[in-house]
Amino acid sequence: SVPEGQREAWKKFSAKGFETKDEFEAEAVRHIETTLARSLFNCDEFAAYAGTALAFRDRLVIEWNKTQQRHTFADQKRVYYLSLEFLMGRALDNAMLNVGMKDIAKDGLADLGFRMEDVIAQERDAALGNGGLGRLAACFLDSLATLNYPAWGYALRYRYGIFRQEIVDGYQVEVPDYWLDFNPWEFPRHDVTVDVQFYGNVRKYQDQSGKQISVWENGEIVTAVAYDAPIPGNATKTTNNLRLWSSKASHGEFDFTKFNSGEYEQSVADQQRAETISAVLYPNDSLDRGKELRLKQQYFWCAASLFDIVRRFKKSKKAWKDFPNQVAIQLNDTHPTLAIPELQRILIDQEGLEWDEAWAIVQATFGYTNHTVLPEALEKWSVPLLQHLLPRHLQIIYDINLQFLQYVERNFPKDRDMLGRVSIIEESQPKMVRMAYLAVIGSHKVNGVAELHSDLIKTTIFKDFVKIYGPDKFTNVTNGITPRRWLHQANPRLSELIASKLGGFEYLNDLTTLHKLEAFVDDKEFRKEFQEIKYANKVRLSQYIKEKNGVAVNPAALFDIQVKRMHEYKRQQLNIFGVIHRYLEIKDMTPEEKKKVQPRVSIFGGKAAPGYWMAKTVIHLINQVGKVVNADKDVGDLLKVIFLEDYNVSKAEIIIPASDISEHISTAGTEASGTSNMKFVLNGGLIIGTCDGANIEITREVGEENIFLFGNLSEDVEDLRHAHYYEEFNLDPMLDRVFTAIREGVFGDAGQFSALVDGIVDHGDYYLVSDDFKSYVDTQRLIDEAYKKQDEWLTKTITSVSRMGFFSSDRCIDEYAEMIWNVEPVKPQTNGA
Ligand code: Z16
Repeated sequence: SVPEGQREAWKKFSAKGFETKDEFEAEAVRHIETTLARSLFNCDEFAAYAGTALAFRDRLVIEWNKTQQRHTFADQKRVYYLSLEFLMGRALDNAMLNVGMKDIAKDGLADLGFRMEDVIAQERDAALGNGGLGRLAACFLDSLATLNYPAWGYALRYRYGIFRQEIVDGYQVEVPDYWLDFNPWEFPRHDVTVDVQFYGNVRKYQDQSGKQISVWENGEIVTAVAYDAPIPGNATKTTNNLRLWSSKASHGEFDFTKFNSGEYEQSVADQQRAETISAVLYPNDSLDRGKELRLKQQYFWCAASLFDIVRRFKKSKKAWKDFPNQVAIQLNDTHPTLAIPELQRILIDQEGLEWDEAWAIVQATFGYTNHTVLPEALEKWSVPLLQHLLPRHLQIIYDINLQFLQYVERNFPKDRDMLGRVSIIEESQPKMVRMAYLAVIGSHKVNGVAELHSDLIKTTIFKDFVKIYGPDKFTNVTNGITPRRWLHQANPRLSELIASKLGGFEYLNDLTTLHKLEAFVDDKEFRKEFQEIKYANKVRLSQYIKEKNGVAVNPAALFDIQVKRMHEYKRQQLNIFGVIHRYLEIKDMTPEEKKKVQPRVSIFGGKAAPGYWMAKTVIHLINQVGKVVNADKDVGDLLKVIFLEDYNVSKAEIIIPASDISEHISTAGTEASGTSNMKFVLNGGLIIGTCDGANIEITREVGEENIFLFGNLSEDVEDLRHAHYYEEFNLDPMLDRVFTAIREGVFGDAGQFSALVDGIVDHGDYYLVSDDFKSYVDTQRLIDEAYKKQDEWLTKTITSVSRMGFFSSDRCIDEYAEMIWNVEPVKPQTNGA
């Protein structure tokens, strides 16, 4: 640091950042002219975006540095959120709103000849995630900073985020998402590196005192380089850090002797191999593929993050037993489970602690969040692969398992099968390490993400562990969303209308106060304004659809939206079969009958994992149905079917505020929570849904009269599936008619869709599409009728919005802080800096 005598000079010139419109313009122009070397004469919208982003970045950086100093000085327990995914979307709009200077920037940009929306639209999404899990992590970062918690996110700096989806002839095509050409939000820290080891062998010996020592040696080294991004809180100076690790060859690996001795190609190839680790996000949503490179990513990220956390702790010179008082690490799904054996390894092999002492520290440090009960999503790694890649970790996992099984044996001597059931090692061929079990055993708390889901994990996948540890180890934290992005940013007019009734924007940081809005449900002016905002949002989406899909939709029609990852359990197939049923009904109608039909626009969006054929088939079917229906003169505006290409965070911000009805129709018991359901209702849309995930708690909050629930319940799913196989399978007659139309080629080559239809008719209908079809169609009928009574509909939507306060991610973060992390906020004003 700077010597005492020179600090005055330093402070005098310390960076300030703009405050006024003129200062903003000066900073933006300075960045455009000097940082970017552009001028008045070649400043396009992109340059205007870059200048604006850099001006805001300066402000963020100043508070970011101060926040880090303040948190170091406060010396309180910090939270580390380990997530392989952070689906951040765009940063500029969020930064402008969180620091409260969007209006100033808007006026400044107007002076310079630019429109704010055009400037914002220049930014690429940071799409380092698949779906709900990654977006949840992003919402949590926003809430952690807003609530002033000292918290860091840790992830990988993928060169390619989730692929961009193009629709070509109705089929999904994946295009790489190279997002780093210009990313003003990240700061490379070339001085913050960690060498991470892979492969090699373990040498054991006894030291003078006779203690067993293990040395992991002769491995390959890959270097992790830190890239940091500031995370500004809303209406607070707290600016937290998101640290992303990038992989590169270690100096040892890019070997100059090789280089000089004619092995130039080999040395460059080695370098590229190292860089492969952080090259690409795996695009699978709720599916474990067991690829070696994925395991390498996981260890690389865990090892670098833990080294960093331990390094920071060691600077404080505290005793190891204090580690869990200074550090809480949350595991977002099982992806970071290797952090558990890694911390144990650091403590026993490198720091010389005894096993038991180390293990107590490990368990007290970690918490584990489970996001799914689907067996195909639960990670397992083969023992031979782990043996090869991480030999010392495999030994430690075996030792953890041994201790654990001995404990179980002592406590459950009569249950002979228990040991096999709960063992971390699955006795298959090859043997597999069950990562979820390791995560449960190595954590002090395990949580599910909605009440039903948290109950289900206790009675299904972790049933035995509830017996072993008691029920208190398992808890629920129902998911939430940040109202800053998902209301204030995505729907500024609605946010402002609410603020005008609630006396300002404070409700965005205490969403429970939204309930006060219910007092205005009969206020004529308010209702009119509320309805106008919804209509304007639908007009905006209609324009977008016209531009992207070339289809004119009527904004006065009922907008029915299902946007989420394409997955059989989410049942987009149920939705499109329902649409086909509707189409066939319209085709049968007389002109008189048609007059009574509620016009509807069915909107779909979502990516399929590249290898998930069934999900891709559903995309294809939706597009084929759209092609036929949208061109059918008999149908006209009564029904339009739209598939929106490349659904992502920034598109969600346009789509969600425009919905009348959104669909959350997973087979009961399969969707852990869902979070878009919350976003839609908060934006004045109603939902059709099954009794699954957070839909149940949304119903409890908004009232049964304000949601359209249908379908079988999760407790009946097992019996229904069983009946499909062992009793007669009765295909729903309306669904039969839909299938007949598909088979007759109404939507193009029937062969394309045979697997989809056969999966239901011949292969057991695992997702209960037929069982729920009638209930679904009947409920859609109720929705048509309800929508015609616009006044009642409006009352439902306003009432629902006012009852959504529970679903702020601020509430989640306070619950984690209290029940799992035991951390306190660090208030900016009370701590000088
Ligand atoms: C994911 O997004 C989720 C679960 C999972 O195992 C893997 C991925 Cl990539 C989702 C759940 O499906 C969803 O219900 C939940 O709301 C979300 O995680 C956040 O908890």
